[in-house]
Amino acid sequence: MSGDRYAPTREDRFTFGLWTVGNVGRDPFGEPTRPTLDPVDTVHALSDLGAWGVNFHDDDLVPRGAPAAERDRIVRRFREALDATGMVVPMATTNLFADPAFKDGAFTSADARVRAYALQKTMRAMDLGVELGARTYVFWGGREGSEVDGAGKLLDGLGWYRDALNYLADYAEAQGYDLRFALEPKPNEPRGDLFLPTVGSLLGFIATLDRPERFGVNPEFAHEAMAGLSFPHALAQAIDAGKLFHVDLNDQKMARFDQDLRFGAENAKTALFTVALLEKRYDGPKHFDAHALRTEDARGVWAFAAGCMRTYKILAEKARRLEEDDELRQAIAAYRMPDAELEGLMRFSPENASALKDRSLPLDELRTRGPGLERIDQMVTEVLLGVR
Ligand code: DIG
Ligand code: MN
Ligand code: MN
Repeated sequence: MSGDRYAPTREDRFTFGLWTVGNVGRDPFGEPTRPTLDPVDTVHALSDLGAWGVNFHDDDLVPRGAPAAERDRIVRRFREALDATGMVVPMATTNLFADPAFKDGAFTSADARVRAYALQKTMRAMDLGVELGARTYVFWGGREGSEVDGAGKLLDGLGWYRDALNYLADYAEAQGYDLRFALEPKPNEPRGDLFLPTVGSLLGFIATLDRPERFGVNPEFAHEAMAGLSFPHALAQAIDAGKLFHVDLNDQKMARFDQDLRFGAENAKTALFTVALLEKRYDGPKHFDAHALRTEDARGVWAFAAGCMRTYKILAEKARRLEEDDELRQAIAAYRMPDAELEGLMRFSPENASALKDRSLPLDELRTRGPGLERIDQMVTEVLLGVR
């Protein structure tokens, strides 16, 4: 639609994984409902929709075990499609969750041979990602977890995880790869419990790595929601830590399996605050790690992809409205109560501490003052509903 202000452009930096629009609709209780997509067709279709880039797991592009000549042919065809469309590959990752060898973990397997296979597979996948231009490398530990905690992996698992990430950061350093690693949390599924389940867990873990500067997080909307947590709060902590290296956008109903719904499909207000934060403090790819409902045919898949991007742009406009709404800005200003003199005392010095300890404060007023949050939230809701 020409002149459609919600139409995606390359400047929006929207990306999709090959596995997202290529999701064939298989689930634990049902067979595929859609045919597999040729990665080259996916590149062209996403380009036509206005996406900026495409991501992949190694196996999404080059079938596991493909001979070198076949690998090279596939990569050449894929690169030709990228060149023909101007699409880029900002992120790559490894599938460390489908091969049955990883059934009890990849980096955290209790079998050293499996951990060695996971490192081998990941180094090869990093080579492929860098070859196609990736600057961010995601680790989602889909099998790094447990159902049987009595097997003694609770501490060893973290140690093996750390060893693997340190090894791969050293590999990137030795290869001269300009790669940043984005760790992606998820609380459970497919394992009963996944190690390092949330953004907060990963931020703490990154601090224990040898090269923490190479590591950040790739928060996913559905995964924090599955843990009953606020995605905007998780994003804010990642931004505050300077560790928002990538983001997986989608949607999710509370207390359910990982639904990877179309962005904005379920929680519009949470998605609004997500977009408001990203528009203000993030300039990386906006990756929709989501897929069309199993019910959908090819037409539904591309409607899903277009919907993710369109909803993001609508919410970006709503986020700008929040900044421009004078009544709302005044209500937020009134909500904040600065006090230069007290804030001076809250900058530590022995003198300030002594003065603050002796200072009398208007406690009765502090206990009874209404901050006006209902009014603020109503105005935000009305912007979202399109009546302000
Ligand atoms: C699932 O949310 C995970 C895998 O799809 C992939 O490893 C990662 C990359 O976005 N997200
Ligand atoms: Mn997910
Ligand atoms: Mn994801």
